[in-house]
This record gives sequence, C-alpha cells and structure tokens, in this order.
Amino acid sequence: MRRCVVVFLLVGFAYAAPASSTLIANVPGRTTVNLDGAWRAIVDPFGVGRAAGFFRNEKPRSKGDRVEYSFDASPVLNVPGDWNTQRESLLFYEGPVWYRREFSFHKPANTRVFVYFGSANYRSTVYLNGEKLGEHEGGFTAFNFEVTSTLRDGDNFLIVEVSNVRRADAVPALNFDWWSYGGITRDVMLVEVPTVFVQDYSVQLARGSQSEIAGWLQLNGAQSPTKITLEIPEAGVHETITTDGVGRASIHVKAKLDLWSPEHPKLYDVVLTSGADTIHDQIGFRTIEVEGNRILLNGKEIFLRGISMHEEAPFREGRAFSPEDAQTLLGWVKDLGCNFVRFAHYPHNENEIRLADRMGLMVWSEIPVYWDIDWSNPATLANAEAQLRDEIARDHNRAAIILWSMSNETPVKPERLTFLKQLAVDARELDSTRLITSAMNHVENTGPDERTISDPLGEVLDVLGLNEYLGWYEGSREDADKLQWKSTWNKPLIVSEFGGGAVYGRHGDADEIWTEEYQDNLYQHQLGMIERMPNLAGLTPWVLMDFRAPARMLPGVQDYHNRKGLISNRGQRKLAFYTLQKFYKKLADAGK
Ligand code: GCB
Repeated sequence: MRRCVVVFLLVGFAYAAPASSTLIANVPGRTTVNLDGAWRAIVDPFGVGRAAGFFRNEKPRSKGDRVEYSFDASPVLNVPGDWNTQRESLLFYEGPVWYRREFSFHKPANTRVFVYFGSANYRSTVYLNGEKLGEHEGGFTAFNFEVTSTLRDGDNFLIVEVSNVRRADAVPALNFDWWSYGGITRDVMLVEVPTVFVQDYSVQLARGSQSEIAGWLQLNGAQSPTKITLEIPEAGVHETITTDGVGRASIHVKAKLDLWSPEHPKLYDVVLTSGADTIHDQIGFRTIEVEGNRILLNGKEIFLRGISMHEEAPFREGRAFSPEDAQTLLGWVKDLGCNFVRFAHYPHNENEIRLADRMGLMVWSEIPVYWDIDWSNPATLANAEAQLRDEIARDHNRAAIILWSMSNETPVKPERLTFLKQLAVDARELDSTRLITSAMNHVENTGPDERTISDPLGEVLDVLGLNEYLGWYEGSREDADKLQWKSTWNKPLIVSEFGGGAVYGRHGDADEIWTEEYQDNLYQHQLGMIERMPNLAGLTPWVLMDFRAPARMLPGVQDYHNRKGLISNRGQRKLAFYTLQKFYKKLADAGK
C-alpha cells in the first residue's frame, strides 16, 4: 500500500511522497484502439508552440486569417518511433516536437476510455480536442489519462508536445552514455474499460512461500464493497473476495503450482472478474530470495549468467519498440547461453519483458538514476520515485523480473545515499517479493593487489552490483590476473558491467585497441578474475550490442557509437561473443 498524504522530513527538506500510480495494469489484456501510425509533427526548436496555441489545431477560417502553423501541411513522424532516426535533420535534435493524430471514435455505452502511452521521451504534455489532459515526465515509463468526458462522438484530435531537452534536475540529468532519442517511442492506444474496472492487482507467491499466493487488487470506480473472483483454472484456483469501501482487497490463496524457472517458464492463465469487467493475464509463479551470499530461485541456489543490453534496435538504428526487435535481441541473449539479462538503464518495453517471461530469462530492471543527478532537489527525488513507482506498477506481475535496480554508478556522497535509501524504501513497500540492487563503481584499494567493495549503499541493498573496467578505463588487462576482491558485506554480488570496445571486422594482435582480438583478450582476463570473486552470484558484461552514444565521437571507430557490444549494430558477432558463450556453456555444464 502507498502512503498518499504522509509528509515527513528527510535530511534538509520537507518531502511529500508521490501519489500512487494511476496506471492501468495489463493494457495488452484490455480492449484497445491502436493510435500508432503516421502522426503529423511540427518541430519547434524555439518552443513557441505553447504560446501560439498549437494544441488548438487551428486552421485559417478565411483567406486573410493568419495562423502561423499547420499540422495538415507538416510532414509525418511514425509512432512508435524516435524522431532522431526518422529524419536526418533530427539526428542531433534536442527540443520540443508537437505531434497530432486525428481519429474518429464512437464510445460504446457504459464504457470509460483512457488514452495510454507506452512511453514518450522525455517530457510530454497531452491535449485532446484542445483540452489539456496532463503532463508526464520520464522517458521510459507508461502513463495514461482518462478521456471519457473529453472525447467527442466522431472526429477527435490528440496533440502531444514531446521534448527531449536534458535538464540538470531531471532523471537522468545532463550527462548519460546513450542517445537521447526523442519522440513517442512506444505504442499509443485508447483503452476501453467498464465503469468499474480492475485497475491493478498483484498476484504473486507470498515472499518465501511456494504454495501461497498473496497479493491485492484495486478497483477503479467502485462506490461500495464489490465481489471479485480470482481464477487460475489450470491450478484449480477459484476464489471469491470482497473489496473494501475504496475498492481494495487483499488476496491469500493456497495453491499447488508448477513453478516458473528459466528451464521451465510456466505461465498460468489468471482471470480476475468484477461485475462487467474480466481481465486475463499470463502469470508465472516463483520465489526469489537471498540467503547469505547466495541468490535462491524457488529455494535453490542460482547463478545468473547474464548480459547487459540497451533497448536499441537491431539492424536499423534507433530505439527498439517492436515485438520483432525484442525477439531478435532476446534471441541473441539466449544464444549466448544466458539465463539472465540486465535491461539497462531504464524500464524497457512491456513486450520485451513479457517475452522474457515466456522465454525463461530472469531480468534486472532499472530506473535511469544514472551518474550524477540533483540529489538534494526534492523535485528530482519525486521524479525518480514516480518513475520507480510506474515501472513497478506496470511490471510487478512478471515472473521474469527478479531485481529492481535503483541506480547506476552514482557518486558516493551523503545526499545521494539519502536519496537512494528512500528509493529502496519505496521499492520494498511497493513490491516486497523482489530483490533490490544498484550498480556501484566505488571500490577501495585495500592492499597491493586487493580491492574492496565498500560503497555505503551496499548496506541498503539485497544484492550488490559492481561495474568495473579494468583493462579499459584503468589499469591493464593483466592486472585482473592477480587482483583479489573483497566485499564489506556478505551479500550476493553481480558483476553488472565490464568490457571494452571493438569494431566488428577489425582484426590485429591482442594489443591493438579497437580490434576484436583486444576485446576478446580483455574478456579472457576478466572472466578468469571474476570466477575468483567472493560472493559471486552472476554477471552481466557490458554490452550485448553496439549502441548510439553522443559522447563517443572517434571517427572511423565509434562514429557516435559505443562499441563495447559483443554484437555490432548490424548483428555481426565479435570474437568475445564466442568467448563468453563458451564460458557460460562451461558454467551451465557444471550445473550453474
Ligand atoms: C558504464 C556505464 C554505461 C556505459 C559504460 C561505458 O559504466 O554504466 O552506461 O555505457 O560504462 O561504455 O563506458
């Protein structure tokens, strides 16, 4: 349950927790009208659109009428899709773009309608028929607005101002190592629901139990206690529960379940019915726990053979969005021999996470609290909390997700610790069934060839994530051969990043930087070291595929790409891919 109005003091400033998520869960399971396709778009580099009233979608009414913009005469951009890779002139564009979609709609009786955006990067202001519906900040979380009373019978127009301008107080802030792809990057749809409907639910195994489903359900629109049925036909579950006066009910059901695992990604059809509303979901059941320095899946120790990946489109450039993109990327992850994948550095598309559920890939999901951000700013904290809340609201029934990550490589200082501790409190309150982690990079030299993981954030986490770039950003590859690692905490450790850059097809000797041989050699030294690390529970090297990055400029080598991929952005496998594949096969053969 979320606090709504509780106000308390955090070191130095008054802090109000953000409201609970208004997101409709399981939109793929709902009746929807898809609004994807070609939207008219006005590129507005000086940000004049608001004052000029672009949201009114005016058209000249007479020969002499002066209207200095026109959606009708503006070219189109495809939705979903980033604008940077759709038009050459927008590759480096940072600013607002105004999108318009006209559609005809006749609302069925006794139906409420919401407009739903899978994501838009970074800040969106949404208008329907000239009326402002609301704003949303955060480039990778879904959002919706109710439009039941704003819709007209017949012709409607939806206008969205999307801006990808970076800001020092935003999440992420000004500096990050990926392309700030702007635009409406995931599906847009109208979601039709009955007057009273199931807004969200958590149907998961109780923490630590393999036979009790514990969770909750939240109705939207209920005025009085309402009966709900929860059915899992294949498991013989048929349970009737009654909500309280605010539409909430808790769920406790005993069940004999076939548990979800990478080898056996069993999903059950789960059916929730409340009056006129019936919703189906495909849910897997598994437990995930920590015992000392080990991670247990369904009560058994598991080693996470993983890889990090961006949501970058394979073969073409740009933000990935389609089920086919997800199939290709996760297909490669499987080919590597992984049972685990780190979705860096922000929540990925729902279709990708649902595919991971079906493929049996465990997932680390993360919010873009990345490098340095404005730690002392209450608005920045509220923003990060809202992104975390909406990430969890969308995905908390996915068996694949075992870890919520709070942050990546954030600098050690007190205000950052206060900030991240709050996120961990939120995450545990929103979802007590998963583990909390962060990718850290603060270590201490505690002896001639000894390093200790000592970031005070470690205290807060269930699982420690460590990014280290020995042989690339510091030291030599050979240093890895003699280095010993220590950890301040007896907690499971995931080496969440290591790696080096290589241009696919560039060959030379192992000492020639940017060659496949150099990268491959780095992997060999690293894997030898990682195997000796204490508390090691898994690894997610950096990174599955080359990706666009604005600070990677070296001509002929990077050309605005981070080249640490094991696979090029054209889908070609580099030598290190096979080295990691071999390593994972060895682990899998040894039962890890
Ligand atoms: C890191 C970051 C990642 C970068 C990577 C690199 O530590 O977490 O986002 O892309 O290093 O290639 O430098």
